[in-house]
Amino acid sequence: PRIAVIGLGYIGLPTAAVFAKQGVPVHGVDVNEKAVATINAGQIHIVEPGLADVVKTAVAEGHLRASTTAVAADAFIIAVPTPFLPDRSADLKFIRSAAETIAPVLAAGNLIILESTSPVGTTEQLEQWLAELRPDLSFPATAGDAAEVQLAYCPERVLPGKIMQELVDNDRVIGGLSSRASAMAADLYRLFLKGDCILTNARTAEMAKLTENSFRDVNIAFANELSLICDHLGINVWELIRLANHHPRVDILQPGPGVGGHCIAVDPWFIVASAPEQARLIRTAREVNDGKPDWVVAQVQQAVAATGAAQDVTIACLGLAFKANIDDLRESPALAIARQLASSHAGTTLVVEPNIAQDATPVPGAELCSLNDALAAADVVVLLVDHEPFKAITRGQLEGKRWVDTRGLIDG
Ligand code: SAJ
Repeated sequence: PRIAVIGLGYIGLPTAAVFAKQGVPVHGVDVNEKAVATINAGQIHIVEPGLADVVKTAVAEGHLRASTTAVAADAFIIAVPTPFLPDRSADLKFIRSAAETIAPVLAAGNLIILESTSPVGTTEQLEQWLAELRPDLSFPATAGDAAEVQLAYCPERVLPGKIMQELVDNDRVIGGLSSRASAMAADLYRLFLKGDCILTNARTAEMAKLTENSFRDVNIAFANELSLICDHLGINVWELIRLANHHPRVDILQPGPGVGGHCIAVDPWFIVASAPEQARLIRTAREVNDGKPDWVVAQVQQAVAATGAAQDVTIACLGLAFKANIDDLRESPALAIARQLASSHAGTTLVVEPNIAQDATPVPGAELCSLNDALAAADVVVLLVDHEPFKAITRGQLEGKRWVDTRGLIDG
């Protein structure tokens, strides 16, 4: 089959690459002219281990090429962003423009797969847009299995940093708008997939993706709420969780400075927006996790006040990334905390982030420095990310200092 992938970002490009690696002719489409030129030159515009080699080979062998306009294909895979609007419902404008991009080249026999994280009902909405743009073709809503154009929703669930491996190994949930659409999509993914294809309908598949990330968000919120309760009651939360997890049916996650990344902090809102009356726990979990950075800032301000020094207190923030051992600062609670401290603190603020270049600080008003320099200079140490190098910090190195440990590196 000829495959067209619409949207060549963190999901679209790796997906295009794994198909092309199997010798399948893949045409990538993106609005970003620079990205298109980069890919056609056999290079990549995003950071993901293992991706560069596969793209280079696929382009050199002629299996992968890209353009800003769509060409005819047998299957279209849509992997465009779904950001959220100010009211926290999903903004489907990129899916709408993907529909407009492929509509002119659609033909009987085509399969369209939506991979973007989407609220329930989006695949049906996509079908409606396409049916309006191409009234000459039949779609599953009216023609079911006999429709000329079939549609399915197949969420990606890969972990950034392990995308090339998880794309091939993870099981795949496939939700067709007809059973024929599910079968066609499964046949397509089997071209590279080692994991299983699990067939369902589109609405369930849409909800499955949102549910997986909400499950994690709610569980992290439970741990974060425990950390607030334990602080209030004078109990060490890390010891408490360790003890509770000895129970055979208890498995509590770790508290932290809040929840970052561009999935877990976003997807639960799509559920809340579509079922606001029912999604009470999911909404509260989001609020608990989003409230954690402010709580940490208040803890640091208390620690600064407790030093008794009227001025010139030095704060060192350890870690800026949204989780351990990566360089990704997007939606990072650690970064938000460091920025808030740097803008409100009268004394010096130092930041340490071993995974980013040491020449520019992403925190205005703060100085980026090495771990050792920060530890030597600090009066108050704020541990924000459990990066590997921070695990070696000892209580001895913190002697005479105050600290706020959001990850249990010292207190845990
Ligand atoms: N976190 C905690 N405590 C924990 C675990 C995580 O505070 O015990 C925090 C992390 O520090 C981070 C945030 O949660 O700030 C999210 O990190 P993560 O490792 O849980 O997840 P992501 O955002 O890197 O990737 C998730 C994954 N989803 C699930 O594990 C259910 C991944 O499989 C999805 O593909 C990805 O979202 C996505 O794209 O949706």
